[in-house]
Amino acid sequence: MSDSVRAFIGLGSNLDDPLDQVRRACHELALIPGCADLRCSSLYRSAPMGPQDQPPYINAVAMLSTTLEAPALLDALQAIEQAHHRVRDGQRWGPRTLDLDLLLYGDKVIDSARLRVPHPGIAEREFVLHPLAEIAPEVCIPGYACAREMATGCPLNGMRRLSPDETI
Ligand code: A4P
Ligand code: MG
Repeated sequence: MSDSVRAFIGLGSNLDDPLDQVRRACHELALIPGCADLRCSSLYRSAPMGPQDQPPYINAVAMLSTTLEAPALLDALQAIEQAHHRVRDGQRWGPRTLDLDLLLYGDKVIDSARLRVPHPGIAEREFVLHPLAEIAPEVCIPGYACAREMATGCPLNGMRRLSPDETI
């Protein structure tokens, strides 16, 4: 695809069959107009960051090529979240059926009212860095280092990589 940018999306779910939510979302990312070459990491089971009285999360990271500008890609991600009946009740880091975060958009740094890229927190989260390093160890996180190096320095905090046919 010409003039395309490589973008990385963080997927997370801990409500209403999280494994299915994340697996379906990976397929739906491939259908976004202007996007191609989707690749999804393994799925990972992680302890909740934030309030502890919520179920564990299923997380993954997807990589795609896109001709969409970053705000248009965020629109598409939010439309998929809505299709998964995402409810925003205002609780910070509360449970959700599906969260899609734009982690990286090429090597761009974006700091607008609606969109911050690299995603804030990318550098500390095991459920982002390890799946990211699995599919793109060489990718650079602007302002930090490459994914492999960042993941090496990030404890797993009990996170477990699931096998492809695993159910929980
Ligand atoms: N926004 C700004 N930059 C971005 C970006 N790069 N990608 C804005 C996506 N959105 C971005 O997001 C709030 C607003 O952030 C959006 O309207 C968008 O304009 P949201 O999805 O409505 O709310 P949120 O996800 O609850 O907020 P926040 O603070 O982004 O939470 P996080 O960082 O997504 O963390 N524990 C585990 N184990 N695994 C998880 O995946 N996720 C969270 C949520 C908490 N604990 C977790 C996990
Ligand atoms: Mg989010």
